[in-house]
Parts: sequence; structure tokens; C-alpha cells
Amino acid sequence: MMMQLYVTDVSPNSRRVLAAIGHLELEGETRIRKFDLMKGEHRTEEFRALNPNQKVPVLVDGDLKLWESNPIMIYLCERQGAGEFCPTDRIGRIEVLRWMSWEVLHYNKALGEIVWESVAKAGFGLGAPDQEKIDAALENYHRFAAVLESHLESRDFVLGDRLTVADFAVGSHSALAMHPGSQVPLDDYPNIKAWYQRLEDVPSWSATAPRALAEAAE
Ligand SMILES: N[C@@H](CCC(=O)N[C@@H](CS)C(=O)NCC(=O)O)C(=O)O
Repeated sequence: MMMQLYVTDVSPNSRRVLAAIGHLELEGETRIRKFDLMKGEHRTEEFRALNPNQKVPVLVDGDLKLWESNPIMIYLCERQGAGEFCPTDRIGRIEVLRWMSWEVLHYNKALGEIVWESVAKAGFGLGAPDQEKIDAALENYHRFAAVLESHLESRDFVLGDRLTVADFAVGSHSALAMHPGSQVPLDDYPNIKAWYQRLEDVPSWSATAPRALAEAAE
């Protein structure tokens, strides 16, 4: 039976799962269902039965209804046997969990607020950026970006010299962060900028670049 994956455009949480599907060569086993959130296509009782939060992404695989992008990626890796892309040894596994927890709560939380205000809101026609919110988020961004910047000083990828699922999680906002309108101060963080670029060069990642964003930047 085909898996069903519910996603939306310009969504870093959807992108990381779509990229994992591509990376694990699961496209042939997955039916992608794209919602237009602005039209409220996710606000149905049918979708609430899959995810009571009424958020995407959601993966349905047989009886399993899985929401939250990071666990979905891990599940897909386990299902497919992902090898080095998703380490299963004790230290590798806990490193993946560490960086996933950190990106949700700290790095991408701050980054997400900046790019929402400076890039995404306008793209959705939701008005001008709120500079006070951006400035408040920037304080947190600098705090956590400094951690990632120093971590990447001696590494090409989050877990070392190879791409792993942790890069898809921590790097999920790469396109929004590098968008010309973004107020993310990437010039202060050359290692992060180079790593984002390295990630954009990974075929399964670049294949999921949000097209709507590229068009808006032209
Ligand atoms: N922590 C969740 C976040 C999911 C999320 O916030 N999804 C957004 C799109 S990026 C959404 O569905 N928003 C619609 C809504 O909240 O109504 C994950 O990683 O999957």
C-alpha cells in the first residue's frame, strides 16, 4: 500500500520530509498530498483524524498516522534502512536526537520568527514585517547561531564529514534564510552560510527547493 504524505509549499517542516523521501528513494512508494493552508484545506474533520493539531507534515503508512517532521524522517530511515544517513549506533543516534531537539527549541525557533516576518509573511500577503519581533528574535538567533558556527568550524555537516538526517532537520530553513529579503545575518556566520550552500547542493535537498520563494525573489 502507498504511503500518504501531507505537505504544503514554502514549509521547512514539509521540505525536510520531502527531501528525506527523495534521499531514501521512496518517491515510488509515496503519494504526496499538498494542502493550500491559506485556503484552509487542512482544516477539515478528515484531516483532524490524522493529526489533531491540524498541521502538516503528516505521514500515513498503513495504520500508522505520524505527525511531527523529525520523527517522520527517522521513521522513514528506519523503514528503508538508511545506513550512514541516519546512524543507529548509541552515540550517533543520540547526536541526531540532540541536534533535532536543539533546532526545534532554539536555532530554528529564532530563525523561523525572523524569516516568517521578513520573507514568508509577505509571500502569503499577510502584511509588512514587524521589526520589533525581528529584533527580539535576532537576539536569540545570535546566541544559538554562534553555537552552530563554532560547531561547523571543523565539520562539513552537523554530525561530521557526512550528510545525515540531522542536516535536514537543522538546515530545514536554508532557502528562507538565504532568501534576498531575509533579515537573517548570515554574513556574520560564514560557516553556517557555507553549510547551507553545501546542503542546497545535495540533489535530494535542491529538488525540494520552494519554487514559490524563488519566483518571489526574481
Ligand atoms: N513541529 C511541527 C510543526 C508543523 C507546522 O508548524 N506546520 C505548519 C506548516 S510549516 C502548519 O501546518 N501550519 C498550519 C496551521 O498551524 O494551521 C513539525 O515539525 O512537523
